[in-house]
Amino acid sequence: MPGPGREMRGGSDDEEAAVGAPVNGGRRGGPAGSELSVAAEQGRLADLVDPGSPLVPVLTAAGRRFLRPLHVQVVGRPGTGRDTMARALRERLSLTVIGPGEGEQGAADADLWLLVLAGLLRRADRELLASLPSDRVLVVLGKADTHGDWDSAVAVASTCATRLGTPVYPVSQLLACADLDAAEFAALTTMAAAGVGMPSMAGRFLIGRPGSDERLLRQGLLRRIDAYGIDTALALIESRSPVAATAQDLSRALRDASGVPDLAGPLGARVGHIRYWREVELRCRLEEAAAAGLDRPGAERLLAGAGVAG
Ligand SMILES: Nc1nc2c(ncn2[C@@H]2O[C@H](COP(=O)(O)OP(=O)(O)OP(=O)(O)O)[C@@H](O)[C@H]2O)c(=O)[nH]1
Ligand SMILES: [Mg+2]
Repeated sequence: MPGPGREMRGGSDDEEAAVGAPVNGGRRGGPAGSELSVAAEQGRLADLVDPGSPLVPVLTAAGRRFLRPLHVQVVGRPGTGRDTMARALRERLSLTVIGPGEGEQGAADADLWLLVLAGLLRRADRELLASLPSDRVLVVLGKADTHGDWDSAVAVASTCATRLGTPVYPVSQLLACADLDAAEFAALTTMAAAGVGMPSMAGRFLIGRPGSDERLLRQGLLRRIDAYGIDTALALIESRSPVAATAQDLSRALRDASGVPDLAGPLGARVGHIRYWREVELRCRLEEAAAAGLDRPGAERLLAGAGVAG
């Protein structure tokens, strides 16, 4: 029977806030550090030109776009758990997420792509990865809880990483969304007290008459935290761990063990690249404005990095 197999951690709130913040976040030193991007980060792009310049509305709109929250697009083969992943990123890391099938405009807003793998690496996974900007993609092995124990998921992720030539982070997006209610917690507590473990065949967990409260509750538990989540929860309650004292505590422990909070670091490490590409976009808007004859000298001065208008 698989055990919890994973250290329970808390206190990920600070990291979560850092990733959810706008990309400027007060940080410096990425690939883009020009006067233009510094002014954009400080929200004073329009101050760089004469107040009467026709570039003011262009710079105001471009500046607003530069400061928009970080947008992550979740991609992967159908059924890999993309929608659940999108929810986990929203709920755990406060990110603005473009889920699967959220349209062309959504895709145009993406700053970073999160590729969800599941099970064995397929040709479609490689093709998808090859189609994404390599400096702004993060690859995860989703449904890591389905590998029996966490170490096995880590091993699979490591094999995928070697084959793809990029790090692959094991995550359980389902556990990242764990939100047990009082009835579920009470049922788990009763099972733990009776020494009832999670059977190796998940179907055997479904005891009780079809349609009975007991069976519905067990079906709900499987759907909401699956076998590994149930097993982990029972082990924590049985060991009288303080992280499993209440339904809220236990849900938090499962979420913390999901691997999703651990993505904050790798996501944060890509902020410099995101800022760089946002400056590229800003420069495009200025080049278009110059080409359209809107205060061409002003636009060219900004593009050349001449700084604040005199
Ligand atoms: N055990 C486990 N199941 C998961 C996990 N993430 C998603 N699932 C389940 O996998 C199924 C598909 O999840 P979705 O999030 O809808 O995946 P999707 O890629 O959007 O799927 P489609 O829209 O059907 O292509 C659902 O039954 C989820 O509950 C996970 O981390 N662990
Ligand atoms: Mg879906």
